[in-house]
Amino acid sequence: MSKFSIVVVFLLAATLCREVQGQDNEGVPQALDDLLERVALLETQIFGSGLATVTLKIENSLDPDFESAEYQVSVPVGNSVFQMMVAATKEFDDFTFGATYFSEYGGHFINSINGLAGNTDDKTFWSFENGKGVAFDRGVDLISVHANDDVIVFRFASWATGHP
Ligand code: B12
Repeated sequence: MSKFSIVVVFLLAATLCREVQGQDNEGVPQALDDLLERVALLETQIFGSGLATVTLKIENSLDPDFESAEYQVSVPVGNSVFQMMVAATKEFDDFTFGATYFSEYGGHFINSINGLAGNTDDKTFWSFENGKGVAFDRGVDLISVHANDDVIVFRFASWATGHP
């Protein structure tokens, strides 16, 4: 429970004590339930739920037979895309990925998704894009998710025509 909740619980408890004075004790559990409900509602109204439901799309520009996938992943607002992907592996049995950490970029390069890996020989890789098809200029650890309508796309693509 946050500090804010503790203060609100305290204030509402004081109000509650005044309200239940003179009533018999059977009213107290119900009144406490109501109190906790009011605190939860207040917290949500002031801070939001603190969670974002992000759409994670997996697409392939090189194989028309590839079955695209889409996952709705719930993560705390401000988490990195990498943290969101780790959360997705826990929320969905059919989502997996492999990554290599590069200290010079302070983050991970995504090598493979759902068993399909990029390859230097044929110049394939997982491009990391926003929902409008624009490639991010940083890796997955340096991009955060912010809101419910955030869309993150990984597109299997070729870098033969240049870096995204
Ligand atoms: C070549 C290259 C690539 C190639 C790497 C394939 C290969 N086998 O060579 C491809 C096209 C696949 C690529 C992809 C991406 N790249 Co790139 N890439 C480069 C580039 C031009 C040269 C790297 C290199 O060869 N160094 C020389 C070798 C000897 O050193 P190395 O440490 O072994 O190099 C490895 C790493 O650089 C790694 N790598 C490449 N890109 C990235 C990106 C991130 C975030 C990480 C962690 C690692 C990484 O792959 C290289 C080969 O193994 C650099 C810019 C530069 N001039 O350094 C950008 C650069 C590293 N890439 C960048 C970015 C943003 C990306 C992408 C996120 C783009 C995107 N939105 O899709 C993706 C990665 C997505 C993912 N799957 O995680 C940024 C990183 C910025 C940052 N601070 O995070 C850079 C600095 C370019 C830039 N200024 O925008 N990349």
